[in-house]
Amino acid sequence: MSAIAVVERRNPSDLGEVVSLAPEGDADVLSTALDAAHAAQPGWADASPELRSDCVNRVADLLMARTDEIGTLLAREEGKTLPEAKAETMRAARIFRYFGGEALRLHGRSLPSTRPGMEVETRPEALGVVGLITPWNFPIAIPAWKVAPALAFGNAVVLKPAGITGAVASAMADAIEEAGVPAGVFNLVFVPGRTAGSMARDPRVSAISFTGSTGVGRQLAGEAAVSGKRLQLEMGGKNPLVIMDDADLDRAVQIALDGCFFSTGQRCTASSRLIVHDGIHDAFVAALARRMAEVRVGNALDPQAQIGPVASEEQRDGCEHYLSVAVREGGTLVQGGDRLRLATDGYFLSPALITGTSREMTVNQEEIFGPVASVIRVADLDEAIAVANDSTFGLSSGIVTRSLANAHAFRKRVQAGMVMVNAPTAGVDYHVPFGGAKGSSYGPREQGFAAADFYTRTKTIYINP
Ligand code: UN1
Repeated sequence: MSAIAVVERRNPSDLGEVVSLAPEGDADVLSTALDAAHAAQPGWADASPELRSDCVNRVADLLMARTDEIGTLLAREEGKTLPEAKAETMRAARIFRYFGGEALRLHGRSLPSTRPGMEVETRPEALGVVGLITPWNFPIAIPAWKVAPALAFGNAVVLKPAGITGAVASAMADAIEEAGVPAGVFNLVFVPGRTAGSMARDPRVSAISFTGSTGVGRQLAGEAAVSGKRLQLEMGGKNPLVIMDDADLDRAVQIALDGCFFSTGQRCTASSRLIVHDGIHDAFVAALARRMAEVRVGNALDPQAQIGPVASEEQRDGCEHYLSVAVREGGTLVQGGDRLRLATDGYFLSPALITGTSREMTVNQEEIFGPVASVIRVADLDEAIAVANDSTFGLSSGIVTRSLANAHAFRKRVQAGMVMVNAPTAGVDYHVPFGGAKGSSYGPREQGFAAADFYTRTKTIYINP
């Protein structure tokens, strides 16, 4: 047996506390999981949809009953505030519940053939073994929205979660096991990213779904294409929020505050480019900076905290790097960006706002993934949309306006997979498709009724009675 390394995870709100020790396995560990999945999958696909539905629903019930416990673990391990962490756990439970229903609703079509007397039908079938690779920022919701449809539709799963949020992934795996999902159908593996990446060329795997960085996504894409696997990638965002001069100021500020900084800005859907009409620019910046200064950054378990720490030293260093680059390129840091010394030692950063930026600046082109937002001043809606579209990303987008005409024009012309009108760019429903345009996504949409497009394959059957 090969030696297993261990990844130690410290609480990002309190570095003195070790939250979890995740094992780090090797290629043998992954291979054992793939064998188990491969062996168990046909039986799972042949089981009745009701049996799969019951199992997936039981996962939902168990997660719902454990919202406090898992939410607290999530807050300690990832660093989002306790209410955010509990809400994420609840969201994961509801996702399982939704797909418990979807297991029963999967259906094909029956059509007359173009040839007289013949009939044609289509049937969705399970793919086989799916390899899932998930990030740390939503350590239970993202695994849930990949695992739940995969299981509901008869696939077996090998899930490789982010190592730094391994305890939360294990809590979800416990619920899946306790729910009665047969051995081998769901497998949780702790292996390095490059080892997990080998699933993209492994003949036992039919499909890969990945959420994470653009660089890793591109690498997986190359390998999966060569080996002919179905692929779904959710990568970065550089999401624009347009504030028009007709917007209600308080509402615009609240939407920006939420979209840019809640969950510490560590959401691929976070607003990071505030594109502000000249007519409201100065009032908006002043009001937002004032609200940001009042926001309470704190220990994720502190009931007073509105924003937790960033997740790691690497994230903090990344934010600070982008702040200095922004200033070097001509931006002005008008609020935040400071390391905060609190009662516990953690990666606390005050939310940062940079003004006077232009669309081509690094801070407006690269994903930062932290509590940092920049402001670009524009003269009108046409310029706002042109700036919004000046990005290699296209995940989410938003506009704050009281004009239906502005909202319609933006909805039509913005290059993004998701458009929010008078709502934060982040924070999505689980029963509708999720995904982006351009470099943000690749492959079929995730979540809701779209999930079946990825997790099933259509068979067309011709019948000559
Ligand atoms: C949300 O905005 O509710 O990694 C979810 C992310 C996204 C999920 C965002 N895949 O941030």
